[in-house]
Amino acid sequence: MFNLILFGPPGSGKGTQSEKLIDRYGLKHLSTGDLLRSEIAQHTALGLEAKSLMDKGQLVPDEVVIGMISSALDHHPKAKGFLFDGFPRTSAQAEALDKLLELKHTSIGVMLALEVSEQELIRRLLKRGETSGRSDDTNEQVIRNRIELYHNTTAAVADYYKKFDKVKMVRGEGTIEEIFRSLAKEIDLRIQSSVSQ
Ligand code: B4P
Repeated sequence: MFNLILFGPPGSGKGTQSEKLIDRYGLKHLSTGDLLRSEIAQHTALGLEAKSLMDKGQLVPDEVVIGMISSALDHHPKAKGFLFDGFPRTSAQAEALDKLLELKHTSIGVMLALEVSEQELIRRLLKRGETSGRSDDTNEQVIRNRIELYHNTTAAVADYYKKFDKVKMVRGEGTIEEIFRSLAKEIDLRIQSSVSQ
C-alpha cells in the first residue's frame, strides 16, 4: 500500500494535481474539502456547521474531519493506497491520521508540499471564484484569512512529518503538466525504493 499527502496552501494546486495523480497511480482520493462540500450540498447538520466556518475561511473542528476520514478509510478496505488532499491541516489531525493508518498496518509514504507565492495563490483563487460558485473564493479578505491560517496552523503539519524525513518540497508554479511531472518523479522514486527494500 502506498499513501501520500498532497500538501500546500489554499490554491496551491492540491485538488488539480490530485485528479491527475489518482488516474496515474490508482490511489483512492480523500479530499476533506470535497467531503465537506458534499455534506453542504446534502444540507446535513454537519454541512450546515461546516459552511458557516468555511465561508469565513476558518477550519472545521478536528473531530469532524478526523471522523470523516476514519469512515472513508473503513469504506475502502481494498484500496491500493490513499491520496490525502487538504488533510491533515493541524498537528492533531496528523497524529490521528498516523494512528488510523497504524490500525491498518500501513503509514504515510511521503508528503509532497507544493510551494506557490502568496500573490499567485490570491490570483488563482479569485479567478476560480468567478466561476466555481464557492463563496470562500470570492472575497479577497476571506482568501487572505485562509492563507494566514495556513501559515499559523497548518504549516506545522509539515514540521511533524519532517521529523520522520517524509517531506519533499515541490515547485507549485508553472504549467499543470510541469508540476504533475515533478510530483510523479518524486512518487516514482519512492515506489521504486519501497519495492527494492
Ligand atoms: P479545500 O477544499 O482543501 O480547498 P483549497 O485549499 O481552497 O484548494 P486547493 O488547494 O485544493 O485548490 P487548487 O489549488 O487545486 O478547503 C476548503 C475549506 O474546507 C478550507 O478553507 C476549510 O474551511 C475546510 N477544510 C478542508 N479540509 C479541512 C481540514 N482537514 N480541517 C479543517 N477544515 C478543513 O485550485 C485553485 C485554483 O488554481 C483552481 O482554479 C485551479 O484551476 C488553479 N490552478 C491549479 N494549478 C494551477 C497552475 N499550475 N497554474 C495556474 N492555475 C492553477
